[in-house]
Amino acid sequence: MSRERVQAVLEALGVTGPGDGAGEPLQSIDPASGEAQGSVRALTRAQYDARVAAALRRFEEWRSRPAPKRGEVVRALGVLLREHKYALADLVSLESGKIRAEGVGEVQEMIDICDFAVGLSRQLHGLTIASERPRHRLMEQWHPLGAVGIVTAFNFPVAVWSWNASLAAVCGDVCLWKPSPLTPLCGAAVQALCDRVSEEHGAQGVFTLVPGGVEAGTWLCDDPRVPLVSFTGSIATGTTVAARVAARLGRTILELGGNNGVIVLDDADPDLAVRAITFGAVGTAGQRCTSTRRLFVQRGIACTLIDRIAAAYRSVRIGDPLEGGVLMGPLITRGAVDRYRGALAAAREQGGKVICGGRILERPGNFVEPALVLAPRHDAFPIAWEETFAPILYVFEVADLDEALRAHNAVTQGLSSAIFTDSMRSAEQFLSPAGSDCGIANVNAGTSGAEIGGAFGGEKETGGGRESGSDAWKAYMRRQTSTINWGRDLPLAQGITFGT
Ligand code: UN1
Repeated sequence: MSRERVQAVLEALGVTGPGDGAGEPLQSIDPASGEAQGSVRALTRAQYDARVAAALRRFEEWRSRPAPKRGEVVRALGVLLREHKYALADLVSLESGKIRAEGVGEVQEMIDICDFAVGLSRQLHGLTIASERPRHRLMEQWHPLGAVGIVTAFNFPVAVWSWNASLAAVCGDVCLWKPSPLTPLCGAAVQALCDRVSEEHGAQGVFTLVPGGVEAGTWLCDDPRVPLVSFTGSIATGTTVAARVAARLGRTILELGGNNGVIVLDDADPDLAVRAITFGAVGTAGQRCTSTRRLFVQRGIACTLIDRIAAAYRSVRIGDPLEGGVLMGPLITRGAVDRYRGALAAAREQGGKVICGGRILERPGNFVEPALVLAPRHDAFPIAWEETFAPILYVFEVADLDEALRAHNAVTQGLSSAIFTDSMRSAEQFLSPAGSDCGIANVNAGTSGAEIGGAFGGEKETGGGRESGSDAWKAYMRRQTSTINWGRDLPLAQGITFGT
């Protein structure tokens, strides 16, 4: 069943067969049934080398193609994504297990970032700076870097690639993409669309797929031909990536784990808070890096809010991600189910009380219930300091905003955060330098579901990288500072006189 559904979608997307890799097959397993639904062959080292060489040959030309012309290629990709939006979204659901609305949202995110990158292709700009010397111009310009390695995770199997690749492409770079081995078909499908666009625009080699497992990731990390590696995934793997790339003084963009908290104060609008928290904690079955994992609720509103969240949790339909009305699909693997079970066991042992959900469903596939856990004091509850990629929400009662902020900022991760309050003072305190320490801080909006227009990323062990909007494009370029002397003298900076 899984195989037929996937085949039909792959055909619509123009993917024929498992690709021309000569390495091990990367199996795609339907998380909703446990059945194999297709595969993509990994590359051998020799094939990898040949693809990097071909990409670098394209770079020789691509870096000098005017950026707005490069933007045209990304625009064409955006058009093709619009045409294939629903087929690609279905594939995302079938492979990652996220529900249809979220699969469609993910492809929409790709379309949006393509639009953004097309505009950016006419806005890559440097500064002109006042020079201290007469008849001198001091300026900076931004040049393409070269080949960018993009390593992505299963939970956003296509959008995170597009944040990186669409920007890198207009910046004049070429992209080497290693998708998660858990979602190899999504990688193949997007590559098929890229190949069509590249063919039409003489841009073959700008977008290159590197299907493979850990080994292929290591090749990218260690490859001096790849000046930048953008990695999205766990803190543990990200630490290895950072060290390997740094060992050759390469650059990284790291989007690692989050442990995102929501603070709800007594004066909050409970309707907004309940909806945002439920979407944040249950959406994508708790498998977003921005998923809400910790809730700090002020005493006066705690009972009402917790009751209402529990009621919302009970109404969540769990099932086949493509079935209408379903709000939560499966976890990605059996391993993820084991980690869910383990975290809940640890939570109980540490004094937590599971007040809603917490069961593993007895049916094929990796289905679990979203769990709501009443926790004791934050510093006495170490399980909440870890990111478990599953729909578990730990709830802490707090006396006031100061207590909430202390606990909120105590963890090692720093991606996304939110406060629900109608108090201007509390909201501003949350956004102040003494407030949330995360890369994303929202007021009366949840932790997940960021727009592409802002820079996306986080602090501390989240890795410090920024992708997507704002000026994140600068990470994909090299800055060059230039001084131009248009006079007939040679004045030295700092007023130095040298010799005669
Ligand atoms: C991720 O989970 O890796 O903000 C990315 C969000 C999405 C992206 C999440 N736009 O939730």
